[in-house]
Amino acid sequence: MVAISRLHHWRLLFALALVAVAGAAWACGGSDDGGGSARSGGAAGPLEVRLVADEGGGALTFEPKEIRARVGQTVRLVLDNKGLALHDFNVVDMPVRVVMATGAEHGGHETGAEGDSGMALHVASDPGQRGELEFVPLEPGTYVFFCSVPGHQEAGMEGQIIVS
Ligand SMILES: [Cu+2]
Repeated sequence: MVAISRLHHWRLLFALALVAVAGAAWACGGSDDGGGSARSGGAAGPLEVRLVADEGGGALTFEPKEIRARVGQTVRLVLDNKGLALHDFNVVDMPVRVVMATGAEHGGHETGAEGDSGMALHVASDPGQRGELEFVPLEPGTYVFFCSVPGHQEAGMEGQIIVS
């Protein structure tokens, strides 16, 4: 971590030096993080996760079973339902800021943020559809995600979000 943040510092200093030399060239896109030339690939960009829900061979699965994220990093989760039943993605207890959610509505609880479903995170997806959820983890820890349709978690629809 120390080495990485040092690297960031050097990149920042280098970028500032370039700006100073270039002068007027700064005019466009000054606020958007260098637009690819100095993209650090660290915690700055959103983490895209495609979570596939499936029912292959009678087993109920989420793939991947493990999602790794960092505190403060925006996670964009796409729940891709390849099955024939509705599935959803839930996390009960996780300090999180929900940015946005879209997806299926079902069983009286809305897709979306805390308060609606009693979950910290919740998004549902109809068969063949996708639901999307964007959130920012606020504290490190290991959190269980699962499908709340009765019997599904027990049949294998669960996994972990590991926040560091
Ligand atoms: Cu399910």
